[in-house]
Amino acid sequence: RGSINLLPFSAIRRNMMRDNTFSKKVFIKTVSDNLKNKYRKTIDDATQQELYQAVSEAVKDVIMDEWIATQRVMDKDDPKVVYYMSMEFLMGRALGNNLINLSAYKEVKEALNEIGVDINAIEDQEPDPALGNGGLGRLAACFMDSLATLGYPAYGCGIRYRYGMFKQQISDGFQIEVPDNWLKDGYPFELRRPEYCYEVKFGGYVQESTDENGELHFEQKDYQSVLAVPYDMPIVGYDNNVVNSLMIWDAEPKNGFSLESFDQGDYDKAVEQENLARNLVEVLYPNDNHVKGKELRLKQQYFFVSASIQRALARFKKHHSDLKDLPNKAVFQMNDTHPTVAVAELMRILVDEEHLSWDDAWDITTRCVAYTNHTIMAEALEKWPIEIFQRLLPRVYQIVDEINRRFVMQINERYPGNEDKVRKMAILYDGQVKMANMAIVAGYSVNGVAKLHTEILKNQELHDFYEMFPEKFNNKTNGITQRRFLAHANPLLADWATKKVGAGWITDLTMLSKLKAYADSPVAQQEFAEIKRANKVRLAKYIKEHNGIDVNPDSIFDVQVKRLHEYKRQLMNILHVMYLYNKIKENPSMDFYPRTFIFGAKAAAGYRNAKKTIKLINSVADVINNDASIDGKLKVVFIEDYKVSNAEIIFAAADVSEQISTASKEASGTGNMKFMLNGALTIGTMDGANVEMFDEVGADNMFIFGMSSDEVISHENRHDYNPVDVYNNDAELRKVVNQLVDGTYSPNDHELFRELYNSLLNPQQGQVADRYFILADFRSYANAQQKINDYYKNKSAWRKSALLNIAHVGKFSSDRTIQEYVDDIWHLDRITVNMAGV
Ligand code: GPV
Repeated sequence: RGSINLLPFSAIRRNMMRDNTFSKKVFIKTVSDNLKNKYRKTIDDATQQELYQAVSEAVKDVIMDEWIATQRVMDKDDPKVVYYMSMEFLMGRALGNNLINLSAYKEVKEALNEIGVDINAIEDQEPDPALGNGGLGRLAACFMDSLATLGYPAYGCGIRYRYGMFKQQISDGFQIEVPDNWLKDGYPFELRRPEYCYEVKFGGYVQESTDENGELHFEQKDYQSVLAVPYDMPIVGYDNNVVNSLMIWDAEPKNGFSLESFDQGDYDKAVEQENLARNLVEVLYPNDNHVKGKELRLKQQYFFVSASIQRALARFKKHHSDLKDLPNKAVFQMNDTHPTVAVAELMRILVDEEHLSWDDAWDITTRCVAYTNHTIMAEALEKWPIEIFQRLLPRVYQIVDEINRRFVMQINERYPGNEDKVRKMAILYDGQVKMANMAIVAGYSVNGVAKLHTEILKNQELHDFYEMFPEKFNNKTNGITQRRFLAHANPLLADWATKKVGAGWITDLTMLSKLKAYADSPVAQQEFAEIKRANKVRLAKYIKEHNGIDVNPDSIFDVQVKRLHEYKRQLMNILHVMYLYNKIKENPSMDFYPRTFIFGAKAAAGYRNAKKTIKLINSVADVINNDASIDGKLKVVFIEDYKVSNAEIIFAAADVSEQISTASKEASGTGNMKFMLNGALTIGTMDGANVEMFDEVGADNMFIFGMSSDEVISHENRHDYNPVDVYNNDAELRKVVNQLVDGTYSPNDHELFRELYNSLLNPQQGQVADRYFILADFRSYANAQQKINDYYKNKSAWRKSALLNIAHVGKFSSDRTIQEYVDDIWHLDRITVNMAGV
């Protein structure tokens, strides 16, 4: 069984489980066999990359056994499965996480140590599979981890982009996007599954015909097609032998490209098909909370959705002949509107290929699909021009048209003569296909991602739908996996927590509430402080190596890491830094605890204000970090290429977590939870999940400021906010805003930051001045920051608050979130996988 070089590690694993001893010798032998067979090398002459590959192969072998066993159970028991459909899976590195979840990390680390190999250096060889933009993609990855850990049968369905999120370089303070060829050395944790490939068709026209029984048939003709080929990645559950699959689809040309076999017309078509396949999965669109209606993007969506549904139905049919049973065996969770063409594709297959009646197909579909909304930002709502949609997906469009026709009848029945309702709720309107509307009409569940967000959906953005279908709406507050963001990211704190309260927190984060008992203990506070300091030293080293900047680990590490977006208000943060700098310059002896402001953020490639904000942060950093007169009290660092792997280092080292979005705009946020888990104190608005963090941890342990979502929304509705008034009435703030255009931070080009200045005070055509209420919230933000300054000096109080943050983080595990999805939406049963006798 298995190839010879890979066999021993399975033996180690089984051995380890039997008598808890881990044979380092056998492990090293496995790695060196892998090096020999893969590269003709020995441990001594292998490169770090080769070592990474050899170690990963050894780990994969253990995973394979469990993966096979899990799939066997799924085949035998035929449980209901969730298909989590998402354009993005921001997985982060797999090796370390897999070792954590196999509960083999420490043993492997020690074994490698004995041959002089540093496991961190090996882990650093792995590219971050960055098949996602930010929160939405990372949430999908956390969900996969929790599903496997809780033992729920699940497939992630997505796209195997050749190029995921770009690598960010900073040159002269500006962001440069560099393609990230993450597959160039081969990715050890993926498995090509050509036996599960499917055809996906685009374009052409629909031919109608009537058969001998008088039944209408619809056939897509003269189309182009590609072959969707899945790659499966193992998703290892924590210490439970469960390994689920992430299936990400690659596109290949359908016919091998061959010159002879085509006449002229076919030749062109063959070239087109070849190009289609090549372009389709080439790159992830690097936009977060913003869509641009590009045709290729719709192609990507239909491509992976169609392939995933085909594979799901093929799995179903292995056990069942009656499609009416589908809702008992499969649920498709649509991660935002991106995969919502699934509604029409499932209908198409049921009606055209399975020959069900419309009503039966609709009944099945509407019991199989559910929709999660992740934003209220209008620019993130997907609306496809009918022209594009119809040309690309002619048959699917007909189906959308019919869904719409029937739904509009329903609206008219309920609200006779109310054209306004039709205008707002119809799926097809104004020449557009409104994907969210289709998802809500077809989905049996519509959920928001934090309490506040769901309330805003119900009462504002989706109010009309809520009125019509109140039973569909529900909330699922986001969560994060503690396996990656504590066990792996912060081993010192993880071990300490385990010593204090046991290891139960790894699969039940609420166990950390037992830490409350230690919050007042001087010893525990001191231990925590030492761990935090060690993590700050680790981050300082990273910053020195990657940015060349020296930071002081005894300063307050104040961190804002997340995508760069105006609503997230990195601009407010840096304006406040400029404000502090002014104050320190004016009064060098003022009471000020040394602070390091750390930023990390990628801006969408075409997002001008976001990119200028990055330049501003770097320009401010240049001035402040090089001003000897302030005695190193203030430092600003922009960490290049923020991504999951360095995020783990950053969260562990943070003292202050910046969660400062304009209230109502951040649907949930998940970074906020990762900071809390690692004992940072939050400065934040009452937005997204901050609200629930506040409920858990209390006013004494969090710094809340700014307008409420109700205030923001009412200003938006009344159009009565004027930032110029704020500017006129606050001299210190006025000075800071003026510094955007007086050359303080851009001596060679005073106009460099004019756009940012204008975004606050001089709206250009079609814009709203200070759309995100930065000036409105500035003073209360500065006051909250002042409180942080004062509070930090009280070491014991600060540490107590940090410990209480950790102790109250339990709710924010994605294990809790997933259990709620299972209970309220998916209704899955757990599987158990027994490895005894394998
Ligand atoms: I829509 N989100 C994202 O990362 N990208 C998107 O395109 C959209 C939403 C985020 C929200 O902004 C966060 O508030 C939220 O925590 C996250 O999705 C996960 O729900």
